Amino acid sequence: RKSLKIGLIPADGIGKEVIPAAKQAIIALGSDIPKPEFVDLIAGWECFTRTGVALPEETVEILRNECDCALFGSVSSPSRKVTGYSSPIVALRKKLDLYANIRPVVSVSPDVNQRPSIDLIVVRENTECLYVKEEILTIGEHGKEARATRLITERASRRIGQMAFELALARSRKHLTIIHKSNVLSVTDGLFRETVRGVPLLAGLNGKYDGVTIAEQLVDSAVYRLFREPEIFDVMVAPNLYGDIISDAAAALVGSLGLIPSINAGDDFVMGEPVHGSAPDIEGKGIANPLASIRSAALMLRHLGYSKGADKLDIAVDRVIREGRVLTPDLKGTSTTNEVLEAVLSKL
Ligand code: NAD
Ligand code: K
Ligand code: MN
Repeated sequence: RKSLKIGLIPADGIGKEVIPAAKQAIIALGSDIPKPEFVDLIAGWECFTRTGVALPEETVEILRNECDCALFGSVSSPSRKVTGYSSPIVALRKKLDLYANIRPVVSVSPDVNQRPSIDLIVVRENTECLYVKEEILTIGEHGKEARATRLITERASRRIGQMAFELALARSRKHLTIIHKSNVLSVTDGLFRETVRGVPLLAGLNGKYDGVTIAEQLVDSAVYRLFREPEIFDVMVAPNLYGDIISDAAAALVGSLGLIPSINAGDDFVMGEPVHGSAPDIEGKGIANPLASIRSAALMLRHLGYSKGADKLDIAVDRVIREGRVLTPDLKGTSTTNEVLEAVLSKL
């Protein structure tokens, strides 16, 4: 590749503050990566209120046909039902078949909150579970009744399972924990658990994952153990909703959601995205932590094979956190988004 075409979708709230910071960090990599070209794209709640659509077809088409990868910020989805609105990030993951949400949670030592050392990856299924969003409201004998469909397929469970085994195999501990609740949901979570467990037995793998140890943990006790002994986890694979919740919980243990990156990965496309949302409580104040987005850019670059550029970003971010002088208020600092970005750039 001579150039790298990156779609930028800051969307709403602090997404508009942290994605520009990630862009500057990518530009600062210079010749460590192919020359980046950025395409500004729109989506989100504000886009919906302005244009009537939350995810314009043009945004999807440009990502599909012109971009090598993308960075997404955050959307402000209302908690109430709004006719015609549907979360664009959930839709994008499905439309681009970005079936794996990979979320590394690592504590940088000395940890800002003096917590135990954490080095894990949450591998979240990204296309189904309750996020198929088939909800219906009916009136029953005793009032309103709401129902939702929770879809778990063998295909999606197998491919997320295989992704998780691959990630586990590449790590030093090679330990995979399957998260489920099949003691209660024996059909849906039962299928997820059985299918992931069956991945090493798939035809053609020839013992490829023999070195990976497999454990499983019910989702509630997984959260309990995560808070008590986070060091037992290496790679955690989970259906969509559990993966969402567990990664926010793990974020708290390393200090802030503003540190946790992710990629939405499919077989043909990758989109970096900070795990956090649009943070309306701090929006517009210029104090959002940009590190999750810069790390998301690093993850995206690494996924594309540009590990030199990715390493540089990660090392710069780690140094800024470790030094502890220039941090945003979520990490008990007093610096702004721009000051933290400048600190990262000065280390590159
Ligand atoms: P949130 O992640 O936006 O915020 C949770 C808390 O973490 C807030 O106190 C916020 O200030 C803090 N925080 C998050 N990111 C931060 C950062 N980079 N720097 C400093 N502090 C940070 O979650 P929420 O408040 O539950 O949701 C707000 C909105 O975001 C909702 O509309 C929700 O639908 C949306 N959301 C979007 C995504 C997404 O875009 N994928 C994910 C989660 C939530
Ligand atoms: K986000
Ligand atoms: Mn979430």
